[in-house]
Order: sequence, then C-alpha cells, then structure tokens
Amino acid sequence: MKKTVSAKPLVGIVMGSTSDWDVMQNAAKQLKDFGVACEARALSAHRSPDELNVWIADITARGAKCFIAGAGGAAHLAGVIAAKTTLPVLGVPMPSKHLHGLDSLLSIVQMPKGIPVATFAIGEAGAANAGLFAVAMLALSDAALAKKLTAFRAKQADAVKTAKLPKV
Ligand code: RP5
Repeated sequence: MKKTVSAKPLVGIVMGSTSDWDVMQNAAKQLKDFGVACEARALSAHRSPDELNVWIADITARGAKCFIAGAGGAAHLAGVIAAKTTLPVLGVPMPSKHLHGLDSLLSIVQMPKGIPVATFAIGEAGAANAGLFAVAMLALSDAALAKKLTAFRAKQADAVKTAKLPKV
C-alpha cells in the first residue's frame, strides 16, 4: 500500500489492514480527481488502538473535516473513530472471505443510536462513493469544488444520454 500523505489533509482515509487498500484506493482516487487533499493510513481499531487515537487527534488538529473508514469482518473501525470525534465518519464495508462483506456491512451500518456512521456500499463502489460524498460535503463551503461536482455529474449524464445499445 502506498502511503498517501498531505500536510493539510481535508479528509482522513483509514483502513483496518493494508489488505483493504485495493478497495480503499478508490476513495483516495476520487478525492485526488477533485483536487481534495487526503491522508490515507492503515490503522486498526483492535490491533493498534493507541496509534489510531493519536492519528485521529493529529489529523483533526491539522484541519481534517471528515473521515472515511474501511474495515472488514467485525468492522468496528468506523464506529470507534465516530466515538472519538464529532467530525462526520463515512464507513466502507470491505468484502470478506467467508461472508462476502455482509458481516462488514452489518457491523458498520448498525451503529447504536447517538453515534452515527454514514454507511456506503460494500467494496469499490462504496469506497468511490464515500470519496464523492466527502467532496459533496466539502463543496457546501467551497464554490469551486461545487462547480467541479456539477460538471462531474453532467459528464455522467452525457455518457448515459449518448449510450448506444448493441444491435440484436
Ligand atoms: C479487518 O480485517 C481489516 O479491515 C480487513 O478487512 C480484515 C482482514 O485483515 P488482514 O487479515 O488482511 O490484515 O481488520
């Protein structure tokens, strides 16, 4: 996994294991495409809880506005981060070997009342959408970013409008 670091990241991307990077790089890619600075780390809620807490405090002090957390299995990472910060936490369920990510999805989505985690789809689409959702949140107070997001949506609409189906 390549370590993506920015001195003033607006988004903190964290995953429970380096094995999650293949999926989670889709979040980093979306943010990069929109020119949003992010920092990506592999830190585990159960294997390295102290380092995770230090990083949450550090990146928050450097001006981060939200977190994207990807984890698999008994995926408590996003919930643990949400317990430590009032910044928005976007959770991405990782595909898992035995339950194909359903375990990760239910672990992340079923947060008890009071400490929310916004939960996205399992895998690549979820990671990319979490990146886009972070862009949308940041665009609320950044007109240039809002313009880029509108253009991105228009490009997708054009692709559908001009799509041709194969002949029968
Ligand atoms: C979780 O366990 C990670 O988020 C990962 O999805 C899963 C498997 O981790 P590794 O055994 O590949 O390190 O904590």
